[in-house]
Amino acid sequence: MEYNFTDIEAKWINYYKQQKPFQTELDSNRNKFYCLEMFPYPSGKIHMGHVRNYSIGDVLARYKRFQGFNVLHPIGWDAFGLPAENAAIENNVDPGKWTFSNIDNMRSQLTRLGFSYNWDDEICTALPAYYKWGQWFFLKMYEKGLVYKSKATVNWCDKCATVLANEQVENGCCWRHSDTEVTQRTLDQWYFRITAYAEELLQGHSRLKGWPEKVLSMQQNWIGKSYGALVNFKYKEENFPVFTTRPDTIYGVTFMAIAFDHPDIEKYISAAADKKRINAFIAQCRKINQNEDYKKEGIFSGSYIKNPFTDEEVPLYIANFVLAGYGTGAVMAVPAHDQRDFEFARAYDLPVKVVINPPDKQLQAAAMTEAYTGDGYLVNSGKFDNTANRQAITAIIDFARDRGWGRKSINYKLKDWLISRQRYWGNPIPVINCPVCGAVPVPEKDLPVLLPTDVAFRRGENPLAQNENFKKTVCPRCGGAAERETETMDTFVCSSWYFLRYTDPENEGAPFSKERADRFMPVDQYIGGVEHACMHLLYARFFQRVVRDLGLSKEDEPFTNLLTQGMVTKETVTCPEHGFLFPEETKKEDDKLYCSKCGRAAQTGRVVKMSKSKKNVVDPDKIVAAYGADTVRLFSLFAAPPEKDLEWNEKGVEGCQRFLARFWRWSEKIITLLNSSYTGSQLSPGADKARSALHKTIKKVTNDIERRMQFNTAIAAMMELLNAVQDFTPQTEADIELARNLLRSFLVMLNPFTPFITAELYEKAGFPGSVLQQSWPDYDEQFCEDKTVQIVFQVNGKVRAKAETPAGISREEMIQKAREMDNVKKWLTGKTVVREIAVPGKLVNLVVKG
Ligand code: ANZ
Ligand code: ZN
Ligand code: ZN
Repeated sequence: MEYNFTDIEAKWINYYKQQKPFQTELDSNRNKFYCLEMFPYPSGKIHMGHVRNYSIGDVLARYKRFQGFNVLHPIGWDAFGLPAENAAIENNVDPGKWTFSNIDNMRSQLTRLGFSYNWDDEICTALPAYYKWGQWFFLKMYEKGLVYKSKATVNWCDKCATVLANEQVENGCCWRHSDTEVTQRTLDQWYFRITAYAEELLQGHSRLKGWPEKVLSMQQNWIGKSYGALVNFKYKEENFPVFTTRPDTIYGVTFMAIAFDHPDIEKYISAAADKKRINAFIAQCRKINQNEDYKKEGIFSGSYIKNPFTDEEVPLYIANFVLAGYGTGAVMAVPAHDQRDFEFARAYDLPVKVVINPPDKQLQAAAMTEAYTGDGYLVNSGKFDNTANRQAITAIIDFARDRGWGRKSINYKLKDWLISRQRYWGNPIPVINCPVCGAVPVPEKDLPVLLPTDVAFRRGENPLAQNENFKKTVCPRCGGAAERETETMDTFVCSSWYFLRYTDPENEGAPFSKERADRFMPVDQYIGGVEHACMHLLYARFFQRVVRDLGLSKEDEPFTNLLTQGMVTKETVTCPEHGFLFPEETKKEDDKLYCSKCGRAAQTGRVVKMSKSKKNVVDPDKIVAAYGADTVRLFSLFAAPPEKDLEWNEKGVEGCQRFLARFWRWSEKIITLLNSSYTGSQLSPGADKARSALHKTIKKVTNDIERRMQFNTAIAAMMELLNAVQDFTPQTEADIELARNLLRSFLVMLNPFTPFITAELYEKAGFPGSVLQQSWPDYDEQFCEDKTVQIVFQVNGKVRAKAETPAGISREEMIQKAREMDNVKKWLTGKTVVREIAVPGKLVNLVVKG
């Protein structure tokens, strides 16, 4: 029978539906393994990135099941978010309907691929059963002072018509709209106090041995811990505090700088001669975004600030490079030793004063073309002259402390997490605004605050704010008329604790029980894209700690091991006139590609991430229909190690399909033989070789999966195994026993990669139970050792012969063997051997002369 993947796969998908073989036993005594892939946003269709991500996770989950673990391998939907609402505005469809129908479609796509999820425990963040608990967390965090409301200058995207978190601003533009500049607005917003955990989040890194170094360093930079000092300069009689990492440069301050949106800015500009110009400058600052590369500009405020160390008065500038939210929102500027200050000083003709000289020379301020930021010895610094600058840091801090001018201080770049979004399709913030009592949290018994369904969508408006039915309510505290908060939470809140909900997805009385969370947390292996390094992964680590402090879990860290998979890429095809081309827009002649619109030669060769705009996407549905899910899974695991980019190419896919067809034919052959009868209790020599190939492969596949999830090399080993046993013909009773073991082990080993074909062949072979109930095959070390090794014989470094020799052969024996080889002898005649080089188990090189 031919390998008919369409029928086979349909049959086993149905089997999964009926038998539900991937249920997790919740109270098992076996060791647990929590395997988690980042849950998808239900955009409508899965893409190849999903296929890859979920195939990687599925191999591990199935492998761990075979290893006897009690595996939790859940799936769900990160279902709130803007695209649904934009669809509502553009196509007049209800965001809920849009989302849930997308989910239905994507669920059937994932089912078609045979992933070993327990679909009964699927979760969806847009359902009240889930988002109720997100509101509950908001209330608990509010009680603990981890939620607060504050007026602040925030990032605003016009296209999204909402506020963005700092993490959502990329190069000054919206992370969703790379063509839309983010502007600044001052709004009253809700925040999560993630900064309360800044130090703990940073310290936690030392325990995350199973995370990529790159992700940890991105988080470290994001948290941005700096050691320094807080020094009080003076504005008239008042303190004017600044944070500096370089107190050793304090005698070199020649001006001060303050953020345009500093809360006290009015005070400092009160003495200015030309307020109009200053206000114009401030207005201009509001437009730019500090994440971007912009020109450093400023304006004199009209005020002077006194340096307590020198009693000198220096001008205070309003400068666009000073961030209101960092340190104290003001800076002591030292142009001689800070590049930014240097450029500013040159641009505004401000003095440059050298206070640190490098060990080998004396700097002249006038001759400097850039700041000197290295180490050295202090000059022009009063009693600190000649001190090494590193020592001066501590000495100057102590000096300031003793005089009450300042103290040691630590600063973090991490800011509190702004969670308010002026959008409909999200989790409503459970707060009621009462004209008498102010912001009052919704009582727990009234949760969830349901999203209304009678809403109108218009571009640039918050639908909840327009909905009187939703807004109008009574104050839980005084009973008077009040209004609901009309903002919803950032969807990253929903994805910050979903992995905990998975441990107890049906709980109606709590977000999850502590017993269940403690049973399954932490996630043993988390798999997803590196783009989540700073947002999702940091937020989730924060939430896990909040959950711990609420007494709901004993774990500090949510994810023990993290794998960030590479991108799926594909070659692009471009026409000089028509740009990127779909395959359908090309024609092939004599193996060359042409644009079918204009007939010009098309260019290929550039391999980039699959994207609609580059017209190089492959539709999983089509590819699965053409080749079968097993082949698609196999290719996406075989073509590259998981953390590297995967280049999609049809030839490789065809190769994987040929392997499976060959595997099918071979298995059928073995299955037929299993039913014939033989005699003899000894293995025949051919069987001996097959046994050794099997054991070596089991060992390699096991190690490749265990150590670094090197699925590509594991698959390559199984392909070699098929070659090695291709011609194995059992001849004795013992051979047949081996053949049975070989086939069964092969099927189990291959099942995590290609679940359908292996299930079918297992059943055809008449083995007991189902393949899913088997254990991972063992290997016996004694069969893994090579009995023979191949030796290469060289004369003057050129390979002249090869031979199989016993594995333990000595140097002397190797050399003797070399001299006996006909083709070696030929090159030795008439020459003298001047040196004999032998590498045991590998090669002999005879160096000759004459
Ligand atoms: C004087 C100085 C001299 C500084 C020098 C640096 C070099 P990190 O390391 O990133 O924490 N700074 C302080 N608050 C700021 C704000 N709100 N906006 C912009 N810059 C600010 O940076 C700390 C340094 O950044 C501080 O040390 C301060 O400049 C500046 F040779 O003080 B420094
Ligand atoms: Zn946007
Ligand atoms: Zn009230």
